Amino acid sequence: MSSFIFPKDFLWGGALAANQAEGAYLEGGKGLSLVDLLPTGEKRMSIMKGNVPSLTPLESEFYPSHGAIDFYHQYREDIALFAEMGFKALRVSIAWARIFPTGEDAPNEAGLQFYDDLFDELHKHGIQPVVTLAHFDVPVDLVEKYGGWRSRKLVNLFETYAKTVFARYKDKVKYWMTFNEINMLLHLPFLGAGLVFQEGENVKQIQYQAAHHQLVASALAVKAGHEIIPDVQIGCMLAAGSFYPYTCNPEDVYQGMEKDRESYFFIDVQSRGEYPGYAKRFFKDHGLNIEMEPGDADILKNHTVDYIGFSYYSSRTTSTDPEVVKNMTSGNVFGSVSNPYLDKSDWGWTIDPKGFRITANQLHDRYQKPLFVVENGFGANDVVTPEGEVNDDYRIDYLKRHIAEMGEALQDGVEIIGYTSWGPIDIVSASSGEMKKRYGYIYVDRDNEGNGSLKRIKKKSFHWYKNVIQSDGENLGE
Ligand code: BGP
Repeated sequence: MSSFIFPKDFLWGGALAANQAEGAYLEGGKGLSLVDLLPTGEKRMSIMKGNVPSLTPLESEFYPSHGAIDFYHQYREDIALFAEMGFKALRVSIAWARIFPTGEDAPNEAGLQFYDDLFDELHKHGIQPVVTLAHFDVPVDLVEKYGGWRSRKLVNLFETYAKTVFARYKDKVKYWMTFNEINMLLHLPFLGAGLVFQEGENVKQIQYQAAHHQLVASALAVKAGHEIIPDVQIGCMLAAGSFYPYTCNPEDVYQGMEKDRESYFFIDVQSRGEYPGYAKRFFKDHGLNIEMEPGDADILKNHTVDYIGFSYYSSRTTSTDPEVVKNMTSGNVFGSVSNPYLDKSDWGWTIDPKGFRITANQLHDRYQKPLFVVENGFGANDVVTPEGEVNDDYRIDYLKRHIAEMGEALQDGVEIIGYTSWGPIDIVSASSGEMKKRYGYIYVDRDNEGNGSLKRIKKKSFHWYKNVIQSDGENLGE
């Protein structure tokens, strides 16, 4: 039994992304999104890093986002299952290219209607929509025409998109966030910002210019949201997970601070409203000249976020010792030195529940705003027994330990709005494109190659999470 009480209005739920769940990638007038160009395996990672061979899908390739788990057609049944678990909130993203198929021109009514129906279905079950405006899916036409977020053009196109959906759903959605894992742009620039690099280009210059465009666009979305939707809450969204220094060597400690700041930079701007001094020094030291328009500084200063959304999968570790650095692992795509005190998942992601409490405290100390845990989960290759069961005790163990540490953070005085665990139903993995990297409380019969009946099966963790929610976090199991 846990020893803490989560607030009665704590938003327990789950989180999805349009491109990893919906499928129907060209249905209902939707345009091509950049994620629709991502195959599986090694090629996927290379393209996400900006080596993009083609801006049209190749006949010979399999693209997981094209069908995903067909949430587009099956969302009513899936939401009924979420409601059975007692969800208070469901985080979803709107596919920009469903609303603006080319990224500009007139909005697509069929796309607007789809999300109207989706939000209505959620409210029918008393579930709050928590909506991400941009979850890795820039319309391909904007990549082709303007080079994605390297172009200032996208700032106003994004503002128009945000204003359109805010006006349409102002009575249905109270919680919004702008860019999913905005810091991912530095690690997977095509995925995060639709950036394609040419030979000899200054990648860092383009990345930080694109970051500036996204930061201004995010602030303009916050401005519009506050003007259009009464009592709206608009957040940023950080791929979080504190960096630990491998030793007490000040060089390691300093590098740990630097690596944290690489990510905090985005949230410093979105939450404090200005570029921090260390970023200005970084730009100077690296010869980066970020073009800003008159008025940008005021926009950033006057339209900061209401809460800090973040994903937590694991902490990371860093070292300045070349010998130590040879032993690397991962944590939500970010490289990390292997931490000898911690176990890892089958995909090499470090498992660090205490790191969740550490990260939450550090974010709350830094920003003094409410936090919203909008991703946390355990990817595993679940197996269905001959009796049709999925005994995912390993997932229950991971989630139980992380929720317990989140409860400790609450008792540390950290204000947390809610917890929407990642992938409450099996969906396509962002980093690998696999279906076998499963996060769900609900199993989906579909394999990495798109074969399967799409049948949904409640896992052991379905019943466990239902008890967690019903007991307001008290009953985490033995
Ligand atoms: C984050 C993304 C999510 C989700 C999650 C799990 O980076 O915001 O879209 O995919 O990671 O990662 P993966 O799916 O690669 O296991």
